Amino acid sequence: MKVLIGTRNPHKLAECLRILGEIPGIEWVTFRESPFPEVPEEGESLEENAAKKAQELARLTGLPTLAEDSGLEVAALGGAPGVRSARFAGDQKDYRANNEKLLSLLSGVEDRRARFRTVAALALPDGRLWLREGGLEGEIARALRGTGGFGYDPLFIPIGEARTLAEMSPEEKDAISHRRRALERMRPLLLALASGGIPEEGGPL
Ligand code: ITT
Repeated sequence: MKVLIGTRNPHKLAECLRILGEIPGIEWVTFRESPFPEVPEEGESLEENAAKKAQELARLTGLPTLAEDSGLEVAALGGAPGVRSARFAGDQKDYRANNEKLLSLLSGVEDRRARFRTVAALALPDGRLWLREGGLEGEIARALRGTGGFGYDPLFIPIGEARTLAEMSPEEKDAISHRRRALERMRPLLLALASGGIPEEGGPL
């Protein structure tokens, strides 16, 4: 069965493909084989945006679609940038500008606590929907460090770590990431989908 991975972000796509790996009975389709338009992210929550991306792309392509919306929530900023993480410093989705804005807002701020959150959504062309989430707690570094990963990784130090996510290998990031946790919670549903026995929608996030 073909399942579309509904992201146009190449870094996210690479992480999703690495984390999901081979699932018996599923052939992953990406925007490279099946180009699709950007779905506007206008929702007020990661849940809303993930659901909208998955449902619109499933309807458009006729394929079961796995999409996700992720965000960085910083305690001292009341949970910002959150659902606006991609466009924190403007519509051009510029990682460096986003990181610089975050560093300047936190300049002189002692409370550096933050977390990444991913909400994964699986939608069928008939509109049925399943959501699962994963999080990673940590803190915001005082300067950019490392060249791995993407987005806010050079500023995010997971709890219990000295390094930022960008200083870790891809495998080290994958082992603990918010994306990993959300997709692992999605895996049983994907296995069930492939074997024709997916449960009714709903269930815990
Ligand atoms: P799609 O909507 O096509 O999936 P996007 O980049 O717009 O791609 P999001 O709306 O989920 O995806 O944007 C989330 C932003 O949060 C992303 O652009 C990064 O800046 C950041 N982000 C998400 N996951 C991250 C991660 O694992 N590490 C660092 N930053 C991340």
